[in-house]
Amino acid sequence: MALAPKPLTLSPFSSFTTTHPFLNPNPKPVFPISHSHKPLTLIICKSTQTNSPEVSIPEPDGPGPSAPTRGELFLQRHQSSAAAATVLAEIKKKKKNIDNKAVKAASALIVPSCYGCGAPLHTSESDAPGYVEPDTYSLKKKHKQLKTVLCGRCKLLSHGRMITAVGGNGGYSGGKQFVTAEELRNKLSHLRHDKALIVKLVDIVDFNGSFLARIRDLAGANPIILVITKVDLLPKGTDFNCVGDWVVEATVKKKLNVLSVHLTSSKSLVGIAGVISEIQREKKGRDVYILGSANVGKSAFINSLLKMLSYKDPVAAAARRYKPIQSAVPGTTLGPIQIEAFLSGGKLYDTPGVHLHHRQAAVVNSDDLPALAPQSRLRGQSFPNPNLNLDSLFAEQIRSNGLNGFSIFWGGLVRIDIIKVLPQTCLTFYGPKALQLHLVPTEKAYEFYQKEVGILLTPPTGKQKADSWTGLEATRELQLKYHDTERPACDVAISGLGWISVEPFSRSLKSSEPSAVNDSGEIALVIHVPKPVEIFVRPPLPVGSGGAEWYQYRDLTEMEQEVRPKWYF
Ligand SMILES: Nc1nc2c(ncn2[C@@H]2O[C@H](COP(=O)(O)OP(=O)(O)OP(=O)(O)O)[C@@H](O)[C@H]2O)c(=O)[nH]1
Ligand SMILES: [Mg+2]
Repeated sequence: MALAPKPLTLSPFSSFTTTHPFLNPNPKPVFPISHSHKPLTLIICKSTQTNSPEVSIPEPDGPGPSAPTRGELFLQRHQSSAAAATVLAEIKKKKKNIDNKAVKAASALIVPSCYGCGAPLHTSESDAPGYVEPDTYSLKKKHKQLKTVLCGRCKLLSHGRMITAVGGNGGYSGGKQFVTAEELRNKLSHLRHDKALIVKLVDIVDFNGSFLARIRDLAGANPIILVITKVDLLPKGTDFNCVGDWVVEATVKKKLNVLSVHLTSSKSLVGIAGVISEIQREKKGRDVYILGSANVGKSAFINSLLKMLSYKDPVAAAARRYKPIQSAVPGTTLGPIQIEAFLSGGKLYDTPGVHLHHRQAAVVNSDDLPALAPQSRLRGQSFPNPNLNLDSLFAEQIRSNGLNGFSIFWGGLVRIDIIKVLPQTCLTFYGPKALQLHLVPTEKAYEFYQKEVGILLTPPTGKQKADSWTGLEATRELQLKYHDTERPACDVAISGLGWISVEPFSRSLKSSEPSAVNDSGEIALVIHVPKPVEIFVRPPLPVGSGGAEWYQYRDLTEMEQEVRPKWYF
């Protein structure tokens, strides 16, 4: 059946009022809310810098004494459009012939693009994106079938090869540089002047790093639907209601005005039907643009959208023959790809990802990019951990004094020095499994890194890449205040990688130390990362089965309830 709304994975306590077969708006949490009056955790981040400049939204004309009234404005507009209509009618006849010629000339100038990645087709440089064998090109051109051509790079990508084509600022090191991140951004610059419906995608594993804070610069005044991707990767037992509320809170805090929030997975198709029905409701004849930073899953989302749509819509079914290529390397889509997806009219556009200089992907060699992408459901790795194979001296030290005085390496990309924690403080790492975690005493950490980077601590992988690696040059000191030992104090998110949940007093470690603990205190950490990589301290993302137990819904005023976007999955 078309767009069959699978029963959504709601809590058994669910009491939603469903306004649409695909949508389950949840203005209120579905289980009793604990309105704890404990003060919120205050987080002080001493030296984290925010690189994202403020979004500049043009101010409306002020209502000063000389400002025209609404009625005057309407009259002016009306009079000018009437005058314009008269003039236009006169020149229309003359212009018609000229216009036809211009359209023909313009379409001759439009370079056909690869349907997989949007790169302009050419026959000159065989390892550049968009390359097609000259014979194939001539044949397809002769038969007017250039729209059905897949370039050489896309063919390799679709067979699992990992080739990125983006270099420079925000792009990647070590790859052949064909396109710059700036060029890709420019390809989207016309959007703010068009009438469009924007679907903005954010990767849940890298929520802060992939959020694309300057989306208003690209979207202009166009309405935005926020789609959170890859929720299938969240740890087992995660309550999507808590995650939905957390995402809405974060979005409101970022002052981004969106129509609604959808938690989705292009893999399991969770939430896709809900986005389709919202797009169809809000489209109103406009084109639909899928925007987001590189590798958040835009092309995969379009493929799943077409799949769901195709049950009912023959136009979408036909579009599935020539769908955009998706791949694990950021920099797959290189130009806007127009797709006829709706029987009701309006086009769907896949767009090149925006490459952000502050994500880990921007500093690693292009060969190491796949290591940054989680392949399966995340499973937090906690420290301290009784299963760790530790030197007995270290094990004893941790038993009595916790992680104080130790450093943890996350692959070769992050080092965390633990300066001050409780004996029961627990750090849980969520990120790609390809990056191994190593615990060493802080006094030996520098030496250990110098010796093992590229070998035990990867990426960077291999001696050669390690030699040209600039290292963990940026250091951030974090002082994290907590006022409640019943829940994590915060997450420390590493842009483009994952996050570390900081639990001041771990339940699993409680029994080892029965001594009384103050409800409030401070945790001190020092984080080392490559220079441009951003660190975000944020409220803890409620994941796993424990998330629903400690997550607190905020008390909302009636006004807030009304204007706050709803979440769906
Ligand atoms: N587990 C999981 N993986 C996903 C999901 N969506 C996308 N991916 C994976 O994420 C990677 C990137 O997907 P793409 O669709 O190519 O991402 P994109 O945003 O189009 O990337 P660019 O074109 O480079 O900007 C691929 O390996 C996808 O298989 C999802 O919902 N779940
Ligand atoms: Mg893409």
